[in-house]
Amino acid sequence: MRPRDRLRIAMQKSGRLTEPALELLKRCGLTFRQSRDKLFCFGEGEPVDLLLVRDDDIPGLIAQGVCELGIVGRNVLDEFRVTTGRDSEPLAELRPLGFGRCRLSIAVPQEFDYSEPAQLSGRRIATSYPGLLGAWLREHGVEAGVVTLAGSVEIAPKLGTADAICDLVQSGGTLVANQLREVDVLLESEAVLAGPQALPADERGDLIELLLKRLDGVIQVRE
Ligand code: PRT
Ligand code: ZN
Repeated sequence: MRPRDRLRIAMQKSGRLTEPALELLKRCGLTFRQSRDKLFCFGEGEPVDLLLVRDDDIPGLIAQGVCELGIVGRNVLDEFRVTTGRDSEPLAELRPLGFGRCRLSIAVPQEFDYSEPAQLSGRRIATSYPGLLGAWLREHGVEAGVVTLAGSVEIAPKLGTADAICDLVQSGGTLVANQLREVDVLLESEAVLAGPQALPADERGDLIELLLKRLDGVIQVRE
């Protein structure tokens, strides 16, 4: 197959990262013609197109070579790398982007007198991040049950399906509303530019280099 001569960037179709990601790309000088189905946006100036997808699909699309770059939460990127064992493969965090900040944390019911990870031994922890949680538990030598849920993780302790949770926290409001308390942080997250560790040896590599340069300029101005 002939290598594509246009670059593809995957980003979230609709969610917390959508607006800031589009804004950032605009400030990097990229403009797009919105296609009708809004899954694929054709780049008007530079030969750079957009793929609008669920954030969870972004690391896989890069790993499969469907697109070269992606804007995604570090939490999603690292979960993919841990669960697929792709740590050593060419899917890297190229730049932190400074928005979508949150943390992946352990939270327990208010009445749980938590002081260290060992207290989670033999307990059930609900999460949407079984890979990152599993790695953290192993690192601390804790054997706990991991209950994987796609969403509404914070309700699990109240329902009696888990003793603790491991979920994203930003303001902490969701935890308070569910009588939970943040006790340990596994990962500090923000949106990142994900892509290949080694640039493709064709026009796309030159384009990525150009984009990174512009991105660094934009980020520097913002800081
Ligand atoms: O449809 P798609 O799968 O693309 O979207 P999504 O629903 O999976 O993702 P979305 O839009 O909710 O979040 C996208 C990314 O934003 C996440 O992967 C994080 O990197 C980042 N981010 C930043 C957050 C939050 N802040 C956040 N607060 N993602 C989720 N939350 C949720 C959290 O799960 C919890 O339910 O908000 C609640 C906690 O917020 P506080 O402020 O009450 O603490
Ligand atoms: Zn998602």
